[in-house]
Formats: sequence, structure tokens, C-alpha cells
Amino acid sequence: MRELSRRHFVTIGALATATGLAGCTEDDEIDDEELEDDPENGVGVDDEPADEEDDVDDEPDDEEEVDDEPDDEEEDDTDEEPGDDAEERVDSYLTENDAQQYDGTIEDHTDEDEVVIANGAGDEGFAFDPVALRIDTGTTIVWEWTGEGGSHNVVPDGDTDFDDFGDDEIVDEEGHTVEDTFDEEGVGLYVCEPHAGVGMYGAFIVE
Ligand SMILES: [Cu+2]
Repeated sequence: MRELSRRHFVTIGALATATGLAGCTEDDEIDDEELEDDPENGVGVDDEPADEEDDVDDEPDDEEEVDDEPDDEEEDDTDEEPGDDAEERVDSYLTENDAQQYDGTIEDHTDEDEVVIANGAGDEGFAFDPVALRIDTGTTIVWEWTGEGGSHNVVPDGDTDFDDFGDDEIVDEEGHTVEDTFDEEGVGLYVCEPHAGVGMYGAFIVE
């Protein structure tokens, strides 16, 4: 008990002394200024928050840059979203329109300079084949008339990303072709207008 009491008094005495010095002497004011102006303390404290802010600012920027780079699409999970979205758009378009020949498969025709889509395929000639496919940018799609199913055309439709391909001229001649080269990524959706009622739709992804 005695020791505790002594410590108690000592502490109070020290506080009282310190308070008195701080409030009444120039020496303590100088000490405070020195602490504030101390290069190590002052600069260090100021720099750390600044660095943290920079880091926080940089990270979102880096992520955005990664998202914008097509090259990283295969590696970055966040970049798979556009591809998934494209597949969903193709799938929903062909499913909602009951597209003939479509079984959920999007044929992979990447790494091909030219792809031929039969116009007038299927048992009755009311289908495109392949009905859904993916190609690379720079690939040429050739729609080739089979001569089956009567007269057809190829017309951009729905929320297609490309609206300037195909030909709305209605033709029944076997061997007739219409071709377009796609240099930008996106989703192409199209219909044969005379046979829209029987599900003559097609779609492709340019990636
Ligand atoms: Cu047709």
C-alpha cells in the first residue's frame, strides 16, 4: 500500500510539474515547435497518407486498363464478361426466335480467314449452317445459297452490333454468294426475312 501511495503521489507530482512547465515556459513552446518541424516526423507523417491515396487511385486505374486490353481477356476473369455476354446475346436471340438448326452450340471458326455459311440448309432449306459461330476479327463470312428452300436473304436484325452486312435482296439462285469481312469485335444477328416465320435466323460472334 505504501509503495502504491508513493507512486500515486509521484505521478501526480510529475503531471503537475509538466503542466506547469508547458503552460508557463518558453522552453516547452520551443520544444513543441521543434517536434512539429522535425523533418523526419513531419515529412514522414505527411508522406504516408499521400502514398496511400496514390495507391488507392492507381489500383482502379490499373484494373480499368486491364479491362480495356483485349489481349488480357483470356486471362482476366473480369474480362470474360464481354465474351459471356456475347454468347448470351447469341443464345437468347436464336432461342427466342426458335432458330432452325440451333441446339445451343456456337461453332468455333476462329483462326480461319474465311467461313462459308450455307443459306438454305436443313431438311427444308430454311436454315443457316452453321447457325451460330464465332470468328476472329478480320475473318470473311460468305453466305452461299444452296438453292433449297426457295428465296432467301441475309438482313441484320435485333440488337446486332453490326448493321451493315448481308443483302436484303431476295434470291433463290443456287451458288449465289454474299460476303462480308468483320474487322471489329461484336455480335452479329440476322434473319432471312421471307422465312422469319419458320425460324430462319443466324448469329455470329467476332472476337
Ligand atoms: Cu430463307
